[in-house]
Amino acid sequence: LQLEADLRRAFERNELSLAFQPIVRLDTESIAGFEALLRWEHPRRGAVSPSEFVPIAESTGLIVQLGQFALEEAAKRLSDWHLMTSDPTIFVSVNISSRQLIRQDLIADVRTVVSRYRLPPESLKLELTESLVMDNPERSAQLLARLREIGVGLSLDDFGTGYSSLAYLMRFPFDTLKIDQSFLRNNTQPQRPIILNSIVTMAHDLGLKVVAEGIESESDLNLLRQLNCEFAQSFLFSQPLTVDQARKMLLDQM
Ligand code: G
Ligand code: G
Ligand code: MN
Ligand code: NA
Repeated sequence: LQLEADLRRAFERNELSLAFQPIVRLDTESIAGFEALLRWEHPRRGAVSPSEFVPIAESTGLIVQLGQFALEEAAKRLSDWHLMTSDPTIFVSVNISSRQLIRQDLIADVRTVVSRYRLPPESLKLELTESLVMDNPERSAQLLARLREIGVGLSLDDFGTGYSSLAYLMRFPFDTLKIDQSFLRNNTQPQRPIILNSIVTMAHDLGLKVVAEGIESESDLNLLRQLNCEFAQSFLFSQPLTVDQARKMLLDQM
């Protein structure tokens, strides 16, 4: 496969980078942190989406290298931003895919970047989906417990797209729940406020913070504010940013 060969070379040719999408506090609309999103600028094809190349990386084993790159790059930027703002509570969350949990020595790699960049461990978060942890619940539970000991944050990504109950998912030590975009984009179900209310209330009762993803309307924004949902990540606030744009946004809010 040509794309596979190209991806192998992408590292050497510096074609990979991270974009950072702000995660804002719903009460003040200030930036609390960012989700790190991989970007690949292919020399001929232009931008290739991670939904296209992450699966290739997973089937070829390149996911280990890709995962290490994302972790290292995210940690480096985060430490710059902590120094720049004197605010060590700013966080960056990095997506972890299922193959990474099996193949990558995630514990060692996370320890390395936390100590290399002297990060408060809770400022680095990992995002894992429900289907990922449910693929291998025993092993996931063990790994997540060890990551928790290191002190990094653990977010349950895409919540609501699978079939597990939140009660069951609480076997895993998540501290943050990200409500999937499908609840908030192009969704006009009249029951939606009730569903969002029950998700946020249950999450809070279980001690989780909540990020609502993909809010499109002012009315949903107000609804989530009323529910005391802590954070939003949406094009309504900001698209994913380059490193320079993210730095500037942080400076502007100081
Ligand atoms: O930003 P974008 O729409 O292109 O992201 C598409 C998908 O790729 C999202 O589901 C996101 O979780 C995933 N993704 C983005 N960056 C990473 C990464 O560094 N690692 C993994 N495993 N997935 C990522
Ligand atoms: O699967 P995951 O939640 O990691 O995917 C994150 C993806 O969602 C990123 O690619 C990001 O660009 C995208 N995203 C974030 N906010 C919005 C939004 O408001 N609208 C749309 N269409 N996509 C969004
Ligand atoms: Mn995510
Ligand atoms: Na999501």
